[in-house]
Amino acid sequence: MKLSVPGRATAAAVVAAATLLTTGSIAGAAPASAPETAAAAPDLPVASVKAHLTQFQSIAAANGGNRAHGRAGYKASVDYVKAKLDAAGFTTTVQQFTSGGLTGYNLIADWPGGDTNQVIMAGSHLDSVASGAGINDNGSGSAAVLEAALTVARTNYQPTKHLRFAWWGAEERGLVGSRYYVNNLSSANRARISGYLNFDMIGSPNPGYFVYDDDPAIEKTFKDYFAGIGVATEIETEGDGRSDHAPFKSAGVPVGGLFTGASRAKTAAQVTKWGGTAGQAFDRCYHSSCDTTSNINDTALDRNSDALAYAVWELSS
Ligand code: DTR
Ligand code: ZN
Ligand code: ZN
Repeated sequence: MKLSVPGRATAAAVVAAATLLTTGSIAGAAPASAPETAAAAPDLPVASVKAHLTQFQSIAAANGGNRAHGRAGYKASVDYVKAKLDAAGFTTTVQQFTSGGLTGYNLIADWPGGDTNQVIMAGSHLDSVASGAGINDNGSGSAAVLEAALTVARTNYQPTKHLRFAWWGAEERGLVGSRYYVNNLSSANRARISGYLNFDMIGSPNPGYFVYDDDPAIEKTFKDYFAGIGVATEIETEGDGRSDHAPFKSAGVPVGGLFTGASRAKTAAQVTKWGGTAGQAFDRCYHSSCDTTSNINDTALDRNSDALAYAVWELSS
């Protein structure tokens, strides 16, 4: 459920113009002359996002209890996501790589249309650790990115910029899949990526609301969304180099993303902003077998899924 964000399209146009004037480095935001009414992102029903989590849980249960790199559960996860995207009209590509002697897979989905010289990407890692199903880490990001992509298709959104979605393999082995993807881009294709948005752990049970402190325009887009629904955010400080935005950042691509916290404990000051439990980890089941569909805070997943959609629509319009 999303509170209204009054005047946000006008605010976004003003923000885009201000950012262009001040930083000159807008990642995919509409040019200053953009129409007043940038396309408004639809709400992503959290039930639809959670339905994908249920599928990921079932996949893990049917494949040795996990969705880890090199295991059957990971490839079954790729097959599930790919089938949904193919049916929705995306152009999908499965990129193979090897890590630890085992075959890994990235899944890339392009939405036909838009300026392919200005590509907005949203991505998440699809693999879990071997100890469990990896529902918050990172079924949450993968399900939200999938539901946003399916909503693009369902609404036949035709953005100015080209949209590309990605699900990475072997993140838990050291950002292997995303690094392989970036390293295998030609310099021309790398330059065409206006921004990469990363979503890794966005439904933590004792959630914080963290925004990556990287590209200013992307950061502001996320902050504007949360301000519009009256939710305080903090800058993500533990994330540098710790998820799939890192290879893009190293290659000079503007990046941003959202995070609800892992094994660090929530402070009393943060509880005053967000509720929850002080002195307890944001996610007590981080990298554990208890990272199941019970390890999700629905409100956090809902808010971050809608923030993801808002940013994709705003930065590609
Ligand atoms: N490396 C991620 C979890 C993680 C830890 N800190 C951050 C900061 C920002 C994004 C993700 C993370 C993993 O275990 O998949
Ligand atoms: Zn992890
Ligand atoms: Zn993760």
